[in-house]
Amino acid sequence: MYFDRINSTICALATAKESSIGIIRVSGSKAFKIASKLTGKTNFEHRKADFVKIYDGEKVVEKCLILTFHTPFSFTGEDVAEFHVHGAAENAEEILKLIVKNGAIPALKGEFSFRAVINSKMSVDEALALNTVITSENPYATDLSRKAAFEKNSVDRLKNLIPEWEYFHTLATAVVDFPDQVSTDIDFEKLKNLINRSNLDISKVSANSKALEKFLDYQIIILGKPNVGKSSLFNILVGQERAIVADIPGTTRDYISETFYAKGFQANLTDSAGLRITDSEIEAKGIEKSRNLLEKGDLLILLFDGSKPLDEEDREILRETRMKSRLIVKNKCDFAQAENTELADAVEISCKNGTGIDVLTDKICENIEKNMPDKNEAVFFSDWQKRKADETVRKLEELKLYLDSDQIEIILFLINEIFTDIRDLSGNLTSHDVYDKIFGGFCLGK
Ligand SMILES: Nc1nc2c(ncn2[C@@H]2O[C@H](COP(=O)(O)OP(=O)(O)O)[C@@H](O)[C@H]2O)c(=O)[nH]1
Ligand SMILES: [Mg+2]
Repeated sequence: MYFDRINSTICALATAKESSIGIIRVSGSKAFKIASKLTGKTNFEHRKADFVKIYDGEKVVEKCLILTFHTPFSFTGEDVAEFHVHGAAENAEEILKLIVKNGAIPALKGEFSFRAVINSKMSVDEALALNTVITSENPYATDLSRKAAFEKNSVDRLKNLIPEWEYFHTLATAVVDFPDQVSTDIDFEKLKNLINRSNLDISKVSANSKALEKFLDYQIIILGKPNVGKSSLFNILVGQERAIVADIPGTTRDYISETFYAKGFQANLTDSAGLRITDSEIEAKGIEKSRNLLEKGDLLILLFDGSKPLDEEDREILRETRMKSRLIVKNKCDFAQAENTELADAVEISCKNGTGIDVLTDKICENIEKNMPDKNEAVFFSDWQKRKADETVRKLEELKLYLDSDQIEIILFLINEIFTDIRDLSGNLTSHDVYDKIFGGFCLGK
């Protein structure tokens, strides 16, 4: 869809509705002509701002700044006019409509970035990283995407594979086109080696992308029997009174989540209903949810009342979470402690007087840190690439299996597919369809 519109002049509001200044971007061959029609001004200098009036017929509808960039020295590589108008609400919307009335079309998501790529102003991976710079709400992810957008770009690891796959692709095409003339003697050892390296490289980028995703959506769940102090701990860790703390066991019947921040790390912290066998139907529902939560938790904080000996329910919690990443914590250390050999290595805390909370916080951060993506490794910033990467790894495995067969047609087919995939993954997009998929996930006005 982006390609069909490449000769049109596009426009969009690039700032959010609440902003006090609205920036309207217009890009394309008619940008200055439209700006002239609106303002009466005829000469727009490169990279120069002007103070102008915008007219709707005879009526002045805005007094604003216009900033112009001449092709190819603009973000998109086309002529660009930016109107900096009052606010991004109705006023800006109406000016946008005027621009459309005078010959532009409303831009699609990511269409400015798409044009920047088509006009060789940036690579696809730079555009993707830049989109993450714009949308990221996490300092570490912002830093990581900045690096990919402004410094060394990331998927060189995959780009380096392209010539080798191209060699096999050319060979495969020749075999298909001239079966009699070209020998089918493909160097299978060399191909096997390339498959292994490709698999490793794609998997590395995929793993780092997944680490980033996980890092941005790290789930910590506080689990334990009713009344051990889960809600008290939750409140301390999120730094506000959110969960109800009560003496009556079973008060937290559902679960609530808040963001936990410490030492530059963040996670989604959930206070759950206790894992308890119960008669109450409502509480039972809460407990059911706790079990589901247990599954999605990246880190479980198992909380016990250190003043009491462990009972069967406590042991059940320990057993059920054996395979999960977990921190075992003994609360109420302000009371005399019961003998609990199973909890010998537990972190000791008191939600009442704050003992041990700093130690626990450090341990939580250490666990989040284990999942941090590597800033020096590439990541796939778009979902489409992530899915494609998994698909490509599957095809590589399949090809490896077929190498030992005499099914040359399938081998050639897979070589062609993988060659295309690796080009797409490294940002050398091979079809219009792929452009649509990648840029469709961008912000409007970018
Ligand atoms: N002495 C003492 N009491 C605590 C401590 N932590 C929580 N409590 C009390 O234990 C009771 C249950 O706490 P709550 O956080 O609601 O437990 P939950 O059912 O696991 O969410 C409340 O009366 C709390 O005030 C602690 O470290 N020491
Ligand atoms: Mg509670």
